[in-house]
Amino acid sequence: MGTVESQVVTASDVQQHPGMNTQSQLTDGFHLVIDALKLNGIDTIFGLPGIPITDLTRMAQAAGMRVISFRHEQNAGNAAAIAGFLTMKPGICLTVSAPGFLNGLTALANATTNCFPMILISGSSEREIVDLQQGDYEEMDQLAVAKPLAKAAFRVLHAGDIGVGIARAIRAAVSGRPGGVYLDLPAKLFAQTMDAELGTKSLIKVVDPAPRQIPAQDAVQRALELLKSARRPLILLGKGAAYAQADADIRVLIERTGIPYLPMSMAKGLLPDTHEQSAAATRSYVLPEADVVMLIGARLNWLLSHGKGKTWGGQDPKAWGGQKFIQVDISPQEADSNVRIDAPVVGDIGSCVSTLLAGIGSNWAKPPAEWLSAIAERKNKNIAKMAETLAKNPVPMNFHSALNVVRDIIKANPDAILVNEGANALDFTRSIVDMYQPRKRLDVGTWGVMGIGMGFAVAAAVVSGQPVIAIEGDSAFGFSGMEVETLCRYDLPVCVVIFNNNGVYRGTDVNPTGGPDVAPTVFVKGARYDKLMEAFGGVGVHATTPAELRKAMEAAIRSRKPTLINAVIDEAAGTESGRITSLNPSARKK
Ligand code: OXT
Ligand code: ADP
Ligand code: MG
Repeated sequence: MGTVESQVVTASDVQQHPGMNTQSQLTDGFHLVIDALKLNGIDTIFGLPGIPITDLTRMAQAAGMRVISFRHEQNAGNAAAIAGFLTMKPGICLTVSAPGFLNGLTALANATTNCFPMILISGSSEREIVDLQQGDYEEMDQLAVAKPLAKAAFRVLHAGDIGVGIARAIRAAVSGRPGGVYLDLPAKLFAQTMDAELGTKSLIKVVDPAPRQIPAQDAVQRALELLKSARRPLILLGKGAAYAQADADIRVLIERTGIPYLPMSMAKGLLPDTHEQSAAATRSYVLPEADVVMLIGARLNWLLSHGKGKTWGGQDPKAWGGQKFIQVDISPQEADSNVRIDAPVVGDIGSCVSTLLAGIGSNWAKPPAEWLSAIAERKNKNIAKMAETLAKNPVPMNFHSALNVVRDIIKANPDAILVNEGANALDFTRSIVDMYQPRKRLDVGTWGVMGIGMGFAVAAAVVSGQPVIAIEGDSAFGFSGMEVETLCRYDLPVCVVIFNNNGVYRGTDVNPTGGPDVAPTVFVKGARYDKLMEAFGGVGVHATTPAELRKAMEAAIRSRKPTLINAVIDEAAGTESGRITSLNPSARKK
């Protein structure tokens, strides 16, 4: 007795023993942070220990939280972000100061860009020394650095303010448009003590952290009138729609109106991709032809060619194609960001869709038959063409023959979560592998960022308990590859499939000078990534044919053992930048 540690009382102690005498007892910053998170139903931390948060990770684990330690903070950050997307609760990433914080910051910025709720909690150095720039250990004004990249950023200086700090961070992350929040906790805060009872009273259990936002009736009416006037309507579902977990109502909306829909990448599976109203297989036909487009949780950013230009039937790259837009989104500022939005409907997607449904009633006229049959005709042709390509069995294996296997595996295991990154490895997977359930496809998102792979895979397995299949370009995998040790350490049911084509996009580039360095896009040829997994006790498989790939994937799903399959792909099979070659200035010159 006598040490601060032995006197520390947690909030749960007080809750379990309401009559206990806490007057002479103290709590500290460490315990208050943990108690505040637990009080708000947060049970998992993704992070990487070190000064000043090592004890925080230990104490969190001792307090019954799941603490998943990574090999690099960026992967922990990506894990937190996607956990937020999957659960609608902020994912927590915990890092050390300056370099650890910066490593986590890319993931925080990516979360904000993608509207994923997460909180990056970083320890930081002595305020007095940092602010006078006197050269502290890992000195950095982290709050200032985080501010422009986060939805919100806060610092807590007093133990008594931890409850407020965590409450504000939670609300900022999940309310309105979700995003990444930074919470700065200086080293000194953790050991600060205060009376345990007062500490408990200072914590806040956030009530209704993401309040429903009901759309205005007149906005809904305006949208429905426009939709009714359409001859060639189209619904675009984005990852905001997937995030909102309004799956049943969204399906009713699509089916009751009979309107064809196009899922953005992470909205695939919101309705099964095999749904007869899906127009995904004829994207380049429906975008320019549609006359009224309803966006649900999707932005008219680069992925939708900013709502104008050739993709939309415009005469030149900046020209409007003539479509009228309805945009359902929680952010009132999103409308008109690229083209005019004729009917903005602002609110949370659950409330918006149910209000739209009430207005739609039960006898909504289906879209004109010519529109539906024109889509069906093109779609069926493209699907038949795709089936032909998929049936081929070239040697060496190419993206199509390998993905034909993945497609079957996902069909047989629709609960499995598919993580996907790369260029060709990404684009081919998106169009070939059908998804059957909501929030099962997790990928590079709005930034097209490489490096999300293993972080997403770890978090997906941890929060869902479902098998995870990560389809990775060999370059993409390299950004987070060391986390295969993490997969093995936590024995996660993750099957990583590396589409190994010896490089970025392709493995065929040569150094034009004839010098000894290989071309910048080329890797070690014939690399054996499977050995990397074996080094940590996981299952490694080298697959050169679709049959070998199928056998290995089936075994991985069955065994739930961490598995890495090095799938050898024809190094000449891909294209520069995959489907977005036109964005690559040097490729355009060729
Ligand atoms: O209608 P049309 O005829 O057009 O056909 C479309 C659909 O109708 C049809 N389709 C179907 N047909 C039949 N059946 C079915 N079921 C079906 N479904 C669809 O198929 C086509 C295509 O459909 P899609 O995809 O819907 O349409 P489209 O026109 O492509 O859509 C446009 C987009 C923009 C929405 C879409 O293309 C898209 O979402 N693209 C995302 C692209 C992206 O984000 N790419 C990643 C970034 S690339 C680059 O940046 C890379 N880097 C640089 C780097 C990055 N990113 N990050 C960091 C931190 N550092 C560096 C690097 C290093 S990629 C990369 C690594 C690459 O190498 P790897 O080894 O990893 O990968 P490999 O390339 O495999 O080697
Ligand atoms: P995609 O890349 O799939 O097109 P985006 O990330 O561009 O999707 O767009 C997602 C949109 O969804 C954002 O504009 C965001 O404000 C919105 N959004 C996110 N969550 C909700 C929600 N619960 N209700 C309404 N809109 C939401
Ligand atoms: Mg590659």
